[in-house]
Amino acid sequence: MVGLLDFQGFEEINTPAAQPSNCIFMTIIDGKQLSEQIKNELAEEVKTIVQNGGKIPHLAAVLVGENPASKVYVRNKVRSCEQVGFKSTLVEKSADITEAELLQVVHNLNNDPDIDGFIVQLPLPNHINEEKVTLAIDPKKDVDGFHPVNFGRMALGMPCYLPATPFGIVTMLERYNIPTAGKHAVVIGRSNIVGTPMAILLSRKGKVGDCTVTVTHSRTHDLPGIVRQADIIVAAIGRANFVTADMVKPGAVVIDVGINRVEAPETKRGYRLVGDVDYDGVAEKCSFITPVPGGVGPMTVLSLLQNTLKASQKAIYGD
Ligand code: BQF
Repeated sequence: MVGLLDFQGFEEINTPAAQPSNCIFMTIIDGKQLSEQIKNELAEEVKTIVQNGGKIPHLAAVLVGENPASKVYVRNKVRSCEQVGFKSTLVEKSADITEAELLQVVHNLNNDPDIDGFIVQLPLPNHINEEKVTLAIDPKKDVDGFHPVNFGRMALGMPCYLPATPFGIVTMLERYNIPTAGKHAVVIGRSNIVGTPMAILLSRKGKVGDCTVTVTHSRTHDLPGIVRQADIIVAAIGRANFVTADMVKPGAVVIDVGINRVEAPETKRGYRLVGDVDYDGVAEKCSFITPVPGGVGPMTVLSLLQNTLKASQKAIYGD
């Protein structure tokens, strides 16, 4: 005889998760708005610190050369510091700085007691070894979370500075109450700063975690077939409109990390920004989607501020 409990167990195992075939409740994850909201929370924390006579968090950014995108990104970071009441210092160096000179700049920031954390904006000119520069940053001040010590601590689930983009994505999933446990997440792209850490974080135990993760990349066979199996898609390949509607399972959560410039002669700048996802085609098929611009990008900058606050509070490494 089959008991009621047995039957319920059977049902639970064999019934697929509710998944409407054409999802009409699509939510745009508004990274711009969410980042502003959390920045207001940060500004309140800074006020309290100031009232209590504490040290104002201080971020430094090193910008080498004239890469136009890098200039925009660094400007965003400095402006965001001002918004929340942090101090910021911009260290600008010409593209012909030697590697030794740049290592000296890093050394000085490591030893400057007023600087809580700093970043060296990537990419660097070809004659400078990015790995060498990253290794020279004191892990205690590595608010980008790129140093192997922070990467290792992240992978082990220890306190660390999370890399800014994965941190921002985790915050989005958390604040929008998007369930991740048991879901199949497919990460497209395996970079050290986005794809690889994102895959690790999603697979780990925890609130935003407990996913089954597949990492796909340029050498993956039948990538569309794998992406079609995803409950959560993280697109971080750097190719405009790469993820098309035919690769998306109805009801999937779509996180678009791409920031690609495509020519648009009708605009003032002559280009517009598009993600790695064909937004117009995909949006009507999924349950959640991040736009570009105004999705993951602003959350990345916010995460850097959150790491800088942790640095000033000695929250990760103590005194
Ligand atoms: C938006 C970055 C690739 C390589 C190095 C807001 C940013 C971008 C977009 C921003 C990024 C991307 C940054 C938007 C910082 C994110 O409204 O959509 C903010 O400033 N970012 C970076 O510092 O280095 C990168 C992407």
